[in-house]
Amino acid sequence: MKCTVCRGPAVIDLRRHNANFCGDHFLKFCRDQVAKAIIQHDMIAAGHRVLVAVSGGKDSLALWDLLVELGYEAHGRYIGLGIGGYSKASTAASVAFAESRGLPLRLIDLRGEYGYDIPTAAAVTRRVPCSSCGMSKRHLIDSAARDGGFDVVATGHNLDDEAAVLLGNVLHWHTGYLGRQAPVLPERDGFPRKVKPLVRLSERETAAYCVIRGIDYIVDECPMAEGNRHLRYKEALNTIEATSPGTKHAFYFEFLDKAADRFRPEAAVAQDSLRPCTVCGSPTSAEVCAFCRLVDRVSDVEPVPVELLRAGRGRGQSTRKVSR
Ligand code: Q46
Ligand code: ZN
Ligand code: ZN
Repeated sequence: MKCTVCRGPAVIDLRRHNANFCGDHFLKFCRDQVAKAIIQHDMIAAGHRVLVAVSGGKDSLALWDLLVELGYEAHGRYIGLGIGGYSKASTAASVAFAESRGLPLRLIDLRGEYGYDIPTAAAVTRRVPCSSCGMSKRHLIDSAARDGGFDVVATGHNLDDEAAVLLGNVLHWHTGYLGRQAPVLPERDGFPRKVKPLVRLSERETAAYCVIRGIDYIVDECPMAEGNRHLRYKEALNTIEATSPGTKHAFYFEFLDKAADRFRPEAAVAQDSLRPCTVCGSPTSAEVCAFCRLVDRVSDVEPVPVELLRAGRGRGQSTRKVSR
C-alpha cells in the first residue's frame, strides 16, 4: 500500500476518499480537513480565543492539537464527572497532554465544586447517566466560555457522532433538533458560539491522528455509555459504511446542503421562549435552569459509586442528605 501523495509506504487507507497516506501526509490531510471545515462553515475568525471542551479521549485531544497546529489560541476545559476509574484516567490523559504541550487547561470537578457526581445524579434522578452528564457538561462549558471571555467553544464531535445524531433525529423526526443540527451554533441569548471542527474526520481518523502524533488518549469507553442510543446508531451506520464507503459523509453533508434549512423555523420557536435562570442567569425555558435544579436535588447526597449503579443497585437509593 503506497501513499497517494508521495508513493512512500502508507500507514492508513481511507476508502471514502479513495486514498492511502503515509504518516506525514495523513497528518496534513487531517489539518487540511479541519481547516476546510473551519473556513467552509465560517467557524472561527482570526484572533478568536477558543475554549476546547476536553475529555481526555481521542477526539478532544486531537481537536486541541489540531487547533494549536493551525495557529489558534486554544484553551482547554475539563470537567471531572466522578465516574470512578474512567474519570481518573481521563483526567490524567488530559493533564498529561496539556503539560506535554504547555497548553492552558482548567479542571472543574463536579463533586468538589458542586457536591455531586454523575453516578449519584443518575441514581437519584433514575434517568440514564448521559442525561444529567450531557446537561452538566453543556452548562459548565457554556458558563466557562462566558466567564472566561472566550469567543467560541470547540467540541470534538466527529463525522461519526454527527451522522449518528442525525440518524437518531430522523428516525424519531425530532424536527426541533434537526433545525439546530449544524457544525456551527451561533452565539445567542447568553449561549456562546459553538463549533465542531472535526466534522470532516471520522472516529478512526482521529484515533489514527493521535497515534501518529504520539497523543496518549484514554481508549476505554465510558462505563456508563450502556443504553446510549447513539452507540447503536453508530453501529448501524458502520455496517452500511463498510459496504458503501462515503455514506456517512453524504448523509450528513447532504442533509446540511439540502434539508437542514427546512427545519430552522422549528428550532427558532424553541429558542424564542428562553429567559435567564433566576439562580445562575443562564438562558433557560423554565424559571430555574435544569443545571441548578439538578444541583439542588443531588448535591450533598450520599455518593453512589459507579460500580453499584452499574450493578443496578444504586438507583433510587442513597438519597439521604448529609450535613454540609
Ligand atoms: S461521559 Fe457522560 Fe458520555 Fe459517559 S455518562 Fe454518557 S455522556 S457516555 S460522552
Ligand atoms: Zn506520503
Ligand atoms: Zn441556573
